[in-house]
Amino acid sequence: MFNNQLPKDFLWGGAVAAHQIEGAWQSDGKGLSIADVLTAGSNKKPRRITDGVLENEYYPNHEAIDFYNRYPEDIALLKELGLKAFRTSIAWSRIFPNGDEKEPNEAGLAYYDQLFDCLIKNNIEPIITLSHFEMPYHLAKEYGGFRDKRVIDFFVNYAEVVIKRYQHKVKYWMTFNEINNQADGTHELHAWTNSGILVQPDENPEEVIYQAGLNELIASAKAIIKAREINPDLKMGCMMAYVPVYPGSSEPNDQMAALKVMERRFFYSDIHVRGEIPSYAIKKWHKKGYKIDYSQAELEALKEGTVDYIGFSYYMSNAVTTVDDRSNRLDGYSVNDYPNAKIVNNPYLKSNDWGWQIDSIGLRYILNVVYQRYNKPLFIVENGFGAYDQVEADGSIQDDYRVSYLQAHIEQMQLAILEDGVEVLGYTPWGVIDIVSFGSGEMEKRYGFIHVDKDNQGNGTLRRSKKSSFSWYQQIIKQNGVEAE
Ligand code: P53
Repeated sequence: MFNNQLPKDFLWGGAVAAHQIEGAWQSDGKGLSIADVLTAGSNKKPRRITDGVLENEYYPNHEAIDFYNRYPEDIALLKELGLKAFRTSIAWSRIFPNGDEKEPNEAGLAYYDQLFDCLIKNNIEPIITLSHFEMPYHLAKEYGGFRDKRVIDFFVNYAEVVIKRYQHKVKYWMTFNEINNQADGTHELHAWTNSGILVQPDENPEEVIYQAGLNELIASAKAIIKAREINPDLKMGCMMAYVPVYPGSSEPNDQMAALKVMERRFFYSDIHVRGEIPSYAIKKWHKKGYKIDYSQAELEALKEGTVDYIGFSYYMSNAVTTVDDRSNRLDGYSVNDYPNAKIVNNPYLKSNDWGWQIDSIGLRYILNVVYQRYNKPLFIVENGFGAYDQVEADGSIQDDYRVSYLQAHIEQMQLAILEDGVEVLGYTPWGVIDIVSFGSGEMEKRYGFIHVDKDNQGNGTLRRSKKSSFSWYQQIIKQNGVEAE
């Protein structure tokens, strides 16, 4: 039977991030961001970080899809799609080009006024992330990112400026995008972490990431405290990457290993929501001899600046095992959360071309786990299927695979809401219009309902066209959900 009991004001939307769409990397006084020194990679080859912007390198974010200039046309398409909400971020380096200035760049502020006005005029609610992997490069290079406590103040100042300015245009805010995805950075050190640090060879990656992560959490709490002073009606959220990790077998050690791996990632929302450093972390730091620096005043800020809701991304699940008898093991890597535990492929799931394991039930599962853990409203602010799309001779794009992925995930979300009683504010699928991939820097890892004519080398007309999924999603929004089986 058709199930239309989702709340009437459910926020169906779409999501992107400034550095992945805007381009215009030097317009109107914008400073360099850490995304501007990332080269293009592929599903096999990681992106590289260069020391500043070099002559003979291609940087896909410099132009991206030129949303900065084309937003009126794009927002017209989003309106036609029927979006009620549009999640994007403010490029911090448009407001504070170096990050450590006292006064903001008025041209940057004026840009977002126009953008938000355009959305509101089209009845699309802006949902805004303050920092989405695009910190001013100067803060990363000269201060070492959030290693340095001074960066907390720079962020809080930036947050205060934009929250004050846009408080009557933007109600839903999130502080740091996927703040917890750096938790796994211990095995992959060639990338910027969320906190704008490159782990140095003489550093213990786990220790430095805990310190920088905690500094970010303090910055988030202080920004939330400020936001409430500015306007108590604002809804202040965090943003987490939730990748459920299942036990690879029923061997009890696997259950324990899964719990411990999840705990490393929950660390961030545990603090965002509960306002205190969890005992498991304190024990770990003590046992490993980590010197994590925090003051009494910072602990009090954490306590006060807790979030109103939890925004999160969901794409896939993983599995972990301690049992070494399976032939389906692919590139299992060790995790140091539990003795002999390795992340392995789940034989029950299929993957996309980037090895992300597709698991719609995992979305219902994680919605339940998180709601039971925190009892706070949730907001699915990213979900989607990255794929190489084929443009047919007649110009059409038949992306049925994207529709099946999203359909299955929406179905599971509805079960979580309607049967399990989880409170979900909205659903904003990722890359509603094609954008530069964060992970690989490819343009051709596409998520959109709207195609953008541009390839991995940067060639193309940037022309926008609708994929077949466009009318499908339009219909979903119209009828407020998918028809249940
Ligand atoms: P791309 C890894 C796992 C889950 C989410 O990712 C992730 C990542 C990082 O690659 O990032 C989020 O573009 C992120 C977006 C990103 C999106 O997922 O690698 O918030 O900026 O584009 C999809 O396919």
